Amino acid sequence: MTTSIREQLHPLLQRLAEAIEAQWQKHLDLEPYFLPDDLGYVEGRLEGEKLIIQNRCYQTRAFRKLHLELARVGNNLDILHCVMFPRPEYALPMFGTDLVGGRGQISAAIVDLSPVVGLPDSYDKAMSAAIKATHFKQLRELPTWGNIFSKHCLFIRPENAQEEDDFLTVTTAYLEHHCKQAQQLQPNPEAASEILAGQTNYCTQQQLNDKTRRVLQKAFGDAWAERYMNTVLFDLPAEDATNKH
Ligand code: BLA
Repeated sequence: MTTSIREQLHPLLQRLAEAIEAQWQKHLDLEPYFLPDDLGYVEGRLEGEKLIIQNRCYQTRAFRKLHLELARVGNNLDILHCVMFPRPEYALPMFGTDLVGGRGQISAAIVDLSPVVGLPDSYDKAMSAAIKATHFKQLRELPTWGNIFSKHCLFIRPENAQEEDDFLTVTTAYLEHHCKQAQQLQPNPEAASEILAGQTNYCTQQQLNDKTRRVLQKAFGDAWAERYMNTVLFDLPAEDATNKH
């Protein structure tokens, strides 16, 4: 039996999940996207604690996969993960966000629109504007694999309710700009191989995140973690060509 974990998660994760889905519903024409049967809802055990993962996926004209994941380990680790994968004919950055926390405190809040073939001007402007009025006390340092992120990447440990609100505001602004751009953009098949190479680099780097890998390995074992990281979290477009709806 599956249980919804959403209501049990840290309130900021619930609010961000709602904001993401609201932006998607408002600006995009969502169609279903099917994950492998056994990977939509998953339960495992991490050092005796239950790990539950709930995935929600869509596709649209410009995006081959929109992925929103909520996960909970026992009562003390809550995770929200979201990545929007553009189709290779669309020269769009990668939207990604990760919120990790528990026991009332968020330890990592990160959001970015990461360039795959350069960041268009409108993104520079919109992201600078969104982040301008904010001030976060604890900026966190990116790991070395994080060289994929743009200069507007926001990576913080929010200190209080105001900073949590500000993170949500910035994330929503990044996402809204991205959805609007995506709706207007025409495909460019000639650029597809270059875009694909950029997306492949993004996914390859994200797969180097040992913190994510370790959580999955402890609960499900090495092979499962590997499969999950490269078929669900950061799959490469070519492997996905058979997704039908
Ligand atoms: C960090 N990610 C983390 C951490 C954990 C996870 C436990 C450490 C928290 C901390 O340092 O405070 C775990 N994240 C997960 C798990 C999943 C997940 C298990 O998404 C999914 C099942 N990660 C992303 C995306 C980005 C990202 C899309 O999935 C960015 C757009 C970034 N997560 C990210 C970064 C760190 C992190 C940069 C810090 C890594 C470090 O400090 O080494």
